Amino acid sequence: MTQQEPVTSRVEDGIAVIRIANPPVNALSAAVRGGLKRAAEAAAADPAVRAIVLAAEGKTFIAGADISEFGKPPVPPSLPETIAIFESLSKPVVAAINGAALGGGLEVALGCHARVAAPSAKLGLPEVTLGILPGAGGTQRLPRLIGAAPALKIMAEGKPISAKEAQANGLVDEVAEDVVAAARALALKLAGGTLPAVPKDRTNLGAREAFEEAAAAILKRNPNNPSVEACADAVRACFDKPFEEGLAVERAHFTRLRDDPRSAALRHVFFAERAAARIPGLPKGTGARPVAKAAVIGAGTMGGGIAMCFANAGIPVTLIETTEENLQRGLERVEGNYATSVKRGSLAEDAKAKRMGLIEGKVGLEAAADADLVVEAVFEEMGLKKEIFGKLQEIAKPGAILATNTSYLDVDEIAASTSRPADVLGMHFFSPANVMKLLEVVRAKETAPDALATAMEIGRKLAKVPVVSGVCYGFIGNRMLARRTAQAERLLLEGALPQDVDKALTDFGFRMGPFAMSDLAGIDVSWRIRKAMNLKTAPVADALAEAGRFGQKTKRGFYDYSADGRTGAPDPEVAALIERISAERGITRRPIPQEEILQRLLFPMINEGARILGEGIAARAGDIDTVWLNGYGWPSWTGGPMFYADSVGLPKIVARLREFAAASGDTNLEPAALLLRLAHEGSSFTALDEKAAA
Ligand code: T1G
Repeated sequence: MTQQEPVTSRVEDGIAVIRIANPPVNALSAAVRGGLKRAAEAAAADPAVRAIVLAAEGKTFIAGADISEFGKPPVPPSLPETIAIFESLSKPVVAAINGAALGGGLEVALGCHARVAAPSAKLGLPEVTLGILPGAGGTQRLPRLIGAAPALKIMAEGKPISAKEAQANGLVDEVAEDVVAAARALALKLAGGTLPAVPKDRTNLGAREAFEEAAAAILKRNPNNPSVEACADAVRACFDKPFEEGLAVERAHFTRLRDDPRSAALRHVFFAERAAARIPGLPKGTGARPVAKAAVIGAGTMGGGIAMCFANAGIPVTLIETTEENLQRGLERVEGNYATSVKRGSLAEDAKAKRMGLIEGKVGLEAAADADLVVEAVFEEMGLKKEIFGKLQEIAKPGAILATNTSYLDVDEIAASTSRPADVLGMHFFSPANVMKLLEVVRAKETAPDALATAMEIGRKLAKVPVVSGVCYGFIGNRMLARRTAQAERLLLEGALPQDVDKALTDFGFRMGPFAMSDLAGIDVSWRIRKAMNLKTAPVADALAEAGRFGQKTKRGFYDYSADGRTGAPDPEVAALIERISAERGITRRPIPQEEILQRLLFPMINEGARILGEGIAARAGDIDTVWLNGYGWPSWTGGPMFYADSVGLPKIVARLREFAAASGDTNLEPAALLLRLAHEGSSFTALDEKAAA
């Protein structure tokens, strides 16, 4: 069987309809570019062709350059060359944008004389999210078509706009349900008159001052973002240079950014997130169970946030509590969260009413009877959870998925408390649940494949990034976090202060360090847990909590918040307290260089990640990266902990871990077996994932 041509052309009534069919998203692979070039040249040479329509099969128009070709030797024709061929045709070319036109896909459409878009189409230049800038003329053509300021906004934000917005700003000429029919009609009309100017020959840049003002605001919002800076510089060239020279400015930025390790990391992030959606070992054809209605047990902060996720996705949800009083408090909190969004302008009043309308509060577990998916979000107490799951086996309808939102507890043990363990799994949301994108889906021993597939699918419907984890204490994310937390405390005892530890992480790219984070979350929360478990692992945090320093809420914690309640200042009292504890333990404090602090925080996490991978708790190193990128604020341009480990070099990490283990006597810091093996073989986590995928 011969493979279907990715680009075909058919002439009918004087119009050549050139169609791209390169599933799943019509990316502009070498074969597509070659096909487009040939089709354009054939249409140009065919006297029967009066006009051309450029269309695509499937749900998307063109999702852009083929990201998997980056970093490989270029195959001609290049995308800029392909676009230039269409642009120079003396017959009108109309793009029929049936779905997403992103990156190079939009740039192709910008090389046409006119654009028609379907109402559901999305148009955008998301290159900044990949650490680059539009590289096929987008920075020069879009500003000339819709104005420099609005064009820069689209590039810098990387978020696509709707067809309606695109029509309003002049990016598309028409919005129509049947894009090909509309594009044909427009093409015929254009063929009968004078050819409209292509975007490169337009002059609609707008006022320079307006652009400079917009650029200054955008650069301020995106500090130290080389992609955004490059976008601004390239768009500025539209004012200062002729089109061809502007293209050269764009190209220079593009090649520099594309070859920067940060862009390689961001490409890894893109593919890792998508790979995480694939569950290894699932029988072929495993479908998801239908979920028309959900129930959430427990209307605390977490339960309320989870209920909001369902309502936001348009899924009716019952929020269940044990008493009317708790229920009312929970519902009020949800209402308050929505009200804040309305006040901020991110949610319309009627949308709020609609979402609140999807959340029904009820007292008593019996209210879970009509739910297809039940999420338990009560206290982290095994006894309580078992009791609830025991009751649910009677109450929940047959086939309903029974999920626990536990952060640490053994999901197998919870599953064993019901007669239907195949329906049980973990759905671990991250706080605030309605905001954080990560969802750890915990696969227990007995979890049915279709139950797992359902949780993953629902996760995506809730706009989360779902990642499968096996059962272990803390699952993927918190198990690794515990290693970092332990080291952060150790560093304080050995000579660092909270601000030194936090700075190492914020300089690395985290928005917050662990101590600022503790102050925000409340030091008392983990203190109470440690007390209950009789743990003495965090002497500094314990001493602060015992002194009533709970963090921001008491204006004092690791930092002093007396200035405005939010900005933490280093506190000499805290330094004195830490020095006292060091002395009590006979530890001679020493200055610890920032690089060592960073390694002490990150390498043990990577080591734990290697254990998690070695034990099969995570299926891929990329899954671990996805967890940390979406749940813990790991800086995306370093690719996540495991990708970062590869970039540091595994032998170096092994050597440092051995030194840390020897110095502290902590056997947890001994390099994990998998890490040792990969380092020894000269391999990497990336190579391991590639091998598993092949
Ligand atoms: N290249 C290669 N593969 C891609 C791809 C792309 N551009 N886009 C998607 N895929 C794969 C993806 O890995 C997945 O594969 C499958 O398609 C379905 O994707 C010169 C330099 C279009 C909105 O950044 O935003 O143009 O996992 O799960 O939810 O200036 O894909 O199934 O094997 O995301 O329906 C700029 C990226 C490129 C757009 C569809 N373009 N794509 O979402 O499906 S740079 C982008 C998306 C560029 C020029 C430059 C989304 C989508 P697999 P999916 P979806």
